[in-house]
Amino acid sequence: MQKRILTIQDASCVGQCSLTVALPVLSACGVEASVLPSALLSTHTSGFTGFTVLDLSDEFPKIIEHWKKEGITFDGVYTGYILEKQMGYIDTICRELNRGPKIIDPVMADHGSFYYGFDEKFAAKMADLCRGADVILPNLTEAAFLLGEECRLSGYDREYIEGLCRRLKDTLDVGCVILTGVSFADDELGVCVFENGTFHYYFSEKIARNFHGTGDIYSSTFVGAYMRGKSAFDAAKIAVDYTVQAIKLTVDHADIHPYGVFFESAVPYLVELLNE
Ligand code: PXL
Repeated sequence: MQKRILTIQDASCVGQCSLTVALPVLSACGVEASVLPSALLSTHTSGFTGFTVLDLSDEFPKIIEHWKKEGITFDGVYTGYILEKQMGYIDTICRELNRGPKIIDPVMADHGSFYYGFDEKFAAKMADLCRGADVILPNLTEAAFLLGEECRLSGYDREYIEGLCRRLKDTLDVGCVILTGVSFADDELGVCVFENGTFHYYFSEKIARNFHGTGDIYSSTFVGAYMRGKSAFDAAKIAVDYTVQAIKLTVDHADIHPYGVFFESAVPYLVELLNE
């Protein structure tokens, strides 16, 4: 039967990230997506100035109470961009309303720095939220920040990557680590999946340009494929292939479309990957 996941992240009205990515991608994967919007922003915070932000934390306890009264439960919970004061409520949801995996994308940083509004204190709280999760999906920067370490973005080897995954698994007691943004050669970029004591890698070509929102496309695709019954490694591979395809469709238009990628045009390819 079709699964229902609850995703908790912001609604950025314009910018192709967070909920405007998660909803269509989860639907394309054949997964029902319920939402708990963490904040309402006019745009995302990377590359735009003067954006508006409405913190929706005050709605959380009211919404949770109503769901409890209605007996609503979920087959999984997937969190993305959230605010610190929402973490207690998210714990409650995971304990009381979730019947499936707890999947955390610790959205807070990339390319060696925190996003606007996030800092080391938030990273320590995010580490607490990750504790006991079934799956976490940090990029290299977030992985280091979760552990309170300096991050290394290049010149590392397998030993560093595998040590990072082990430290995350052991300190945060998580089931599976999907580490994104891993690259051992100039022309490749991919993921390391650490599960049941084993490391699996999957790489694709590296496209020499950064696009916003690709982390959200990656995580939403992973969650959709995983909830469809794919193994963590198969879901991680599908998410790489789909994200790369979306980037390829955008790369020639990046100057006139600076804020996200054309993942919508690549949906037929995602459906093909899921059916393979
Ligand atoms: O893609 C991560 C993300 C999500 N939501 C908002 C953001 C960002 C990254 O900057 O600003 C509002």
